[in-house]
This record gives sequence, C-alpha cells and structure tokens, in this order.
Amino acid sequence: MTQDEMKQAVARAAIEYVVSGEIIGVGTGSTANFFIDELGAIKDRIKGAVASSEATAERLRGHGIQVFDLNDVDSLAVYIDGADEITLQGAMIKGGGAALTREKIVASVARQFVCIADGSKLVKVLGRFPLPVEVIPMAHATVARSLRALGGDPQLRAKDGKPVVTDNGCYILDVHGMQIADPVTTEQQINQIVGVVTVGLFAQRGANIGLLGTAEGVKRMT
Ligand code: ABF
Repeated sequence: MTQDEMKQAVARAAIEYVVSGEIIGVGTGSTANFFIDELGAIKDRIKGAVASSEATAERLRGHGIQVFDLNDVDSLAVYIDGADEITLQGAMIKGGGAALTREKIVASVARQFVCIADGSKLVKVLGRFPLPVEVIPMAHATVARSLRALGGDPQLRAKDGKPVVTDNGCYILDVHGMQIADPVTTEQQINQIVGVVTVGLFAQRGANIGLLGTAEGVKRMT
C-alpha cells in the first residue's frame, strides 16, 4: 500500500464520524483533501462545513459543499483533520501546511476531534518534525530568540527567498531539535511568548480519536 492509499483509506474511514444534518469542521493538507473528496460523495447528508484554510474552502465548494463562516456557527459536532505527528495519547504537531491557527480555532469549537493520518505520523515523542509557530511578522526575530532559550532551533519558513505568508498575513518559524516530552507544558510556554499567534502543538486540546492508515488496514487509537 502506498502512503497515498493509506491516507485515502483513513479518509474513507472518517466518514463514519460525520454527523448527519450537521456542519462539519474540515482541516487542511493532503489527507484532509482525500477526506473532502469522500465528503463530496455524501454531501446531501450534511448541512455544510467550516474550513480551516482558503485552500480547503475552495476544494469544499468545488464539491458543491456549502462553506460557513465560523462566526455564524455556535458549535461543530466534529472536526476532521490530518497531523504531522501524533502520539498514542492524541497530542499532535500540526502546521506543516501553514494552516495551524485556523485549524486550532476550528478544532476548539468542535465537540470531537478526529485525526486522520498515515501510520508514519505516529511517534512516541513529538519533535522530530520541526514544530511550526505562527508569528506576527515584526516579532519573528524576538520570538526566535525566546524559542532558542527553550532549546529549539527556529528557522523562518521561506519559499523562493521570501518568508511564507499565512492566510492570516503572518510568518511561520519552524523549530528544529525539540524533544517534546511534556507537550501540554511546552504548548503553554510557547503560547506565552509575546508575538506568537499560535503554536502548532495540539496537546491541551488533542485528538479524541486517531485513525491511522497502515499496511494492515485502518487502526483506531485513543
Ligand atoms: C494539516 O495538514 C496540518 O496541520 C498538517 O501540517 C498537515 C498534514 O499533512 P498531510 O495530510 O498532507 O500529511 O492537517
């Protein structure tokens, strides 16, 4: 089974967690994209979706799924999204796709977070994947100094020689070399650095359910 086939399998399995008649929170990334394609096939069962990025909103609309503004929605039954790393306890690193802030906001409104990922994302300790931190552009250097003091090696995410700009007009620092033994504490510490918009650690509010695509099929964790 290829990695894409595993992503597709978990995306299909996640349909079981879609609540009929409700608005669904939808994440960003290649696994989330497979999920959106599956959602398209059952779109008449749902009221619509809230998207965690412009790219996801566009793909949802492409399938004829109504996209709601989060400000018009009181709560979501479920939020379904991928991750860059996940532990057995459901703590995650997210933000490789630069959508971490909207992902965290939409997830916070959902009663249940279902993480869909291929098996390679399961880790014992978070941190091999560089931890994304979204920052206010004028503060990227000072935030980087604070992250260095926490033991990380932050690098400004850039493409074609220019900083990557998020959907929110901010920059991303990718923090290398962190061994995150206590994700809840690290999330709190980084949240307190002035200039940080969002840290891509999802531990205080982790996944309630993890679906992992493996060569032996989809495994449910948590
Ligand atoms: C989003 O997509 C992100 O938080 C994470 O960075 C990424 C995972 O990407 P993929 O599904 O393409 O592996 O969920």
